[in-house]
Amino acid sequence: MAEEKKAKAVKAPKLADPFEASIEITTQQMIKRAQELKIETVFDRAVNMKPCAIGLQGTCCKNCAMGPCRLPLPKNGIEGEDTRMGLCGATANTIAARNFARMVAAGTAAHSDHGRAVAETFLSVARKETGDYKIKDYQKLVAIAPHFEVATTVEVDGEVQDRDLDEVALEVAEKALAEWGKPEGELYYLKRAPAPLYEKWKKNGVLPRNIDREVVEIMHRTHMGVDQDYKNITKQCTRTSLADGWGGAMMATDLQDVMFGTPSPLQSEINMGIMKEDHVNIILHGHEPLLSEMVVAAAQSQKMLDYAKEKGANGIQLGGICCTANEMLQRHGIPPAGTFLQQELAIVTGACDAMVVDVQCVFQNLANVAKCFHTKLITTHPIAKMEQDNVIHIEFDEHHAMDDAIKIVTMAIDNFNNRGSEVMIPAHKETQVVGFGVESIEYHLGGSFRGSYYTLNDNIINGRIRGLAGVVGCNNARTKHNDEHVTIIKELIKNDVLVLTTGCSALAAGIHGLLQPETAAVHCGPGLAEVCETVGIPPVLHLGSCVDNSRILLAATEVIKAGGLGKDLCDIPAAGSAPEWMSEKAIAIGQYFVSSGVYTVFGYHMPLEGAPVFKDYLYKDIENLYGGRWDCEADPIKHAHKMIAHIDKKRKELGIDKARDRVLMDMADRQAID
Ligand code: XCC
Ligand code: SF4
Repeated sequence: MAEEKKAKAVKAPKLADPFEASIEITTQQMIKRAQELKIETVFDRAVNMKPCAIGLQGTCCKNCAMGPCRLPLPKNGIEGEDTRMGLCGATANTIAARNFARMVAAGTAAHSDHGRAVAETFLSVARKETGDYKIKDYQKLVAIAPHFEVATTVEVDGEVQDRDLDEVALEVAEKALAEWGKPEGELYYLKRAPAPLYEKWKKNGVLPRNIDREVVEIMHRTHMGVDQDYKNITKQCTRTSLADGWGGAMMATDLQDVMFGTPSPLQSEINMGIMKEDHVNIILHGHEPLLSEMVVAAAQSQKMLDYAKEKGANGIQLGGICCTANEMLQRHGIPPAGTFLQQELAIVTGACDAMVVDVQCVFQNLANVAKCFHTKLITTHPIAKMEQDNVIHIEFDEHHAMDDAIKIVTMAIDNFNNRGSEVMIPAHKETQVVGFGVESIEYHLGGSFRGSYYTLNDNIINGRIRGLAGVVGCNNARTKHNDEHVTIIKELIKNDVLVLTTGCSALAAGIHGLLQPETAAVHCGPGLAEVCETVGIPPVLHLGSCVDNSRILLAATEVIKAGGLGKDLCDIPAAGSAPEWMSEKAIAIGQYFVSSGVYTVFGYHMPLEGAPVFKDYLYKDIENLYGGRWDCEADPIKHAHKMIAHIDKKRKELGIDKARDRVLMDMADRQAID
């Protein structure tokens, strides 16, 4: 027996089947390549390590040292009273709700801390303490100032004049930064929501006071022996998530637009094939564009280009992973090298001279992979270091940002000649049109002449566009890479649903050719295809990174303002989706979507199965409060059709279902009527 056990222990770990792991060709190639080189990646680990079955159900509590208390659901479900409880008596509902709440808190903290860093940098710009960052988009500054109750005009001798923009910037910066910790009141941006939604929040007592406080309160309420009513815990989930979506994340987007420019549609490329063998390849990975903006500027400087040439390279190729990819893409057209699950594989090419990371979604295993190549792995953020000794830390500071960026780029260039012979860059890449936003949807679908959401609404009302879907979020090594994203998006556009996408979902859409205007003719239903062809947009609109989900909320708000589709966000024929979610941020986003009235379907699974009552509360009852609710569906086709069914239900409630029936008629139908 002991011998048998020993034999088992030394058994070689299983390897992932590249074709089971991903539908994406460069990913398949590089998984294989990694396996040939005996380099383990997340894909291999996913086949060797099963997720914990009780954690998966959401019912493991380790909030005190009397635990961990584990409350799995009995195989045959529960008959009669549910008597499961932890040592302290916490029920499965309490435990699952507390775990869920802590994910909301962590997700909100991540987005909002990112937002805080942007706000702090913006304040030092407004105070003229840094010369490296500037205000690029004064128009956006003037547009957001009123939301902070900052005046943009002054009266001088009875005459109204534009206010000095430096003054406006300073006041916006101070008020924005105060949103994280102001002692009283509520967040300014909440009033940007449609009035009926704001009133619902107010009535339910969930208007966030300040961002930090709501996160702290979750940590307090979920401490051992505090809030033990899943409904009351969910209430704080809502309040905290609103502090994310209508607070920290929305301010991150706005202030980034002010400092770095509001994106407008541009053409670029995507996938690992963007890396170049004869160039210095620098891959930026993480989330805060404070870093990547400077690295982009440094890498494009003549000085650095000359230095690269001096070292024998033909240039510097930047590429992004995760949301940093989306940030550099939407503002500068820098092509992403891949999604979350491709991060290790970018190094496996052997051509990554430096991978520069800041915060969030960064695998610690990057260090182990980098060790097998010449790649310099550079951490840059004081709150995000790695223990491995091959990791270099160059701390990035807004006060000497350009110097830091030059240091990083120089290090990458110096590393160019250290490459081994094992370079193998997959050839595949795709073209894409990206960088849409609230402003450009207005322009493209309204025209410069009309400049409103009127045309979009009109096409929803007449049924050419059946509805809107926000498809967002991560990859997850427990699901087939990109498969769910692509299948769901294709099914939606086939059924005339216009898709707005962000984060790794947007990258997946780009990689699989869905962000091209030509996509419309191939994959769309006739109504959506007609609209897209008329205005020249792809049926899947790239709206940026995950903090830019705020753009989806604001675009939906514009739809309400334009009229004809109800009075509240929950009236719109729209639904949300995170097909391959993995991050706590995704849970925070889901909760603020739901609390803003959006029916939101997650793929893979939700850690709620062990607490059916709490699950029902999120999947059903919560709709009575805010008009949105959670759902989960792993099968991508069913997933898409749940969204479509919801969209149709909303069309019916608005009385516009008949219009759509007409649009769907083909020639044969028409002739039959004649
Ligand atoms: Fe991370 Fe934002 Fe998820 Fe991608 S989508 S894996 S959170 S990078 Ni946001
Ligand atoms: Fe167990 Fe209660 Fe402690 Fe959680 S808080 S670990 S359920 S005793």
